[in-house]
Amino acid sequence: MDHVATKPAAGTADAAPKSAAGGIDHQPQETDGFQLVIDALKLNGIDTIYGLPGIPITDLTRRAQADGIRVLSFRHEQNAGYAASIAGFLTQKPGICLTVSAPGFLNGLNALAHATVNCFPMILISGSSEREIVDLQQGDYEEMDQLAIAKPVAKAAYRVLHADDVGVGIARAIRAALSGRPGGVYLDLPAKLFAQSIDAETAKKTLIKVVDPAPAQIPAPEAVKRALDLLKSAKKPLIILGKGAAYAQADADIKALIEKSGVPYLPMSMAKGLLPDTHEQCASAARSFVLPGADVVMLIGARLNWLLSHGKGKTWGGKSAKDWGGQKFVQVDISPLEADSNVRIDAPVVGDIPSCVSALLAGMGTNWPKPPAEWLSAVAEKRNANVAKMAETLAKNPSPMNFHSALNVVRDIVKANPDAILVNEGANALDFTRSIVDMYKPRKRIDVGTWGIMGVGMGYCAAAAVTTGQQVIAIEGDSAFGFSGMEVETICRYNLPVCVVIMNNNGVYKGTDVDPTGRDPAPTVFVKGARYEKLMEAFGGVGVVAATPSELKSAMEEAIRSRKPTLINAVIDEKAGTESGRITSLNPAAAKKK
Ligand SMILES: Cc1ncc(C[n+]2csc(CCOP(=O)(O)OP(=O)(O)O)c2C)c(N)n1
Ligand SMILES: [Mg+2]
Repeated sequence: MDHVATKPAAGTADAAPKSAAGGIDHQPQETDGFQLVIDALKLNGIDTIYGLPGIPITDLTRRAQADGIRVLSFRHEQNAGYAASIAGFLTQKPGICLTVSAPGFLNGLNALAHATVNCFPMILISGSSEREIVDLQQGDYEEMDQLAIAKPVAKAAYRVLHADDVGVGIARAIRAALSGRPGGVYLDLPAKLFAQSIDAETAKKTLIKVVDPAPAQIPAPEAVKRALDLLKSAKKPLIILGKGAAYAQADADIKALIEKSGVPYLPMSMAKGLLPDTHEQCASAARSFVLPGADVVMLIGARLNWLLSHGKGKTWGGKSAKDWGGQKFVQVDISPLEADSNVRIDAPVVGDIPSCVSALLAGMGTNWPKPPAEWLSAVAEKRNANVAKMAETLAKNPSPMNFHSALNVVRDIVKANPDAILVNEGANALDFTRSIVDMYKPRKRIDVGTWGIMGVGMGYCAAAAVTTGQQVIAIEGDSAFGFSGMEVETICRYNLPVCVVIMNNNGVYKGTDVDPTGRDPAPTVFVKGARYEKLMEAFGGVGVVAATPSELKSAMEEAIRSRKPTLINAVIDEKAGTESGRITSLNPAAAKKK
């Protein structure tokens, strides 16, 4: 059988000894923990590992590569972890991050938490030190009880002590990562496991090819009917698509549902492009009109967390921060625990999104009534007015360049290259990109996610390029870029088609703050006029400074044409940003301004 590679039993030479008769002796073949981990991953279709070598997993990376798994080696585990997490989102296969014990493990932990919070399937596999010594706290090399530390931030966490349990350990990790609401899983592999020798035939029988790792969860017909009755009764309906809807890969049915319903929809950030942002039902440009205005809202794979102001308060037309705006909600979600987390859900539809959307579509029949014309025309009017206002702003060409004039270029480039994947992080660099740059296809926009986390940039770029083969464009705040900047070496090393554009405004939010005492730079500012493009040049990529929209345009076009790793230092007016971008309201301001 091909899945379990074997090696000669200990003490035998590589070439099997010939018997006197000239035939091959049938000696028992041995395998080991290293090989079983690789075999179990391969058996389950895992073809890529994102990691960083060292004790005790160095040979695991080498042997995985030799066995045909693609091993992407990073400069910091956090970036390998973010890469694995987004690979999970893009492919519906668990992204694997491989780290060394204690410090490497801790570096990967942020990404594990990120995967869990964002519902991305990921497995953090970490080597760990000797159990007997760790548990007696005798001071082992990199001693740490990693399993206990991973548990609170993981959807599930397992440890494998014996080679004949590797198959079960990997199978459980895959099921936990993928089934139901996906998430981050921790798999602890102590050093001793890797070298354990075991009879290959026996070992082969312990491996498990996981059958149906993300089983369909069919919604109850009554729940579907309740939801459709509520939607039909609405005078001002709205649909909100979340990144769960993007993850689901039910693109054709989601589009059909939106179009058959005739209901205006809002895509959350990573759901942009499920339908083109230029779609006539897209209400993104009228967000602050449709949220308070809607009477029935159908959420598809979107949670009523802070990103949707918890479904209440002023954003939703409530009188004050905690007041209900009067909306009734339909919530389509795979987790039965999601409903009522923030406000009452009148019609929960629990199931996997493809099954729910197809059941909703079937239930709508052939003559589903369109929403009242007054609502549709009011939304259209608001949207068109805001789009026209934005077009005016984008057409300006101020000097120095600002976010709008730079992103006007990016907007055209993405329109001309709709298959490119857009990675985005920062504050202003994030918020302006999200609202200005239209997306045209599903899962083309990947960003800071639920936590608004900085540092996903270069890891996301690498994984997006590797898993899709498409051009990647990263729009990065200069602060955001700094969290993963060293990975431009990784991008150059693997020669990935990544074009990084740094919106360089000399700081966090903007570059104008000063230390009132005059001693140090202010906490929010960086070296002025920093030459980030030289970082890319240092590793053989292309570096460009772009101080005008036309320079930015030609540099991006050339990067896409050549598919060479490119870093464009887009010089932005340092006064251009606002504190915290669009979420200034969450920023507790000091009572007394200094
Ligand atoms: C891991 C992490 N650390 C810190 C923050 C706080 N934070 C939010 S945005 C941001 C950087 C904003 O600056 P930049 O990326 O340059 O974007 P700009 O607004 O200047 O365009 C920081 C540090 C965070 N979100 N995540
Ligand atoms: Mg900045």
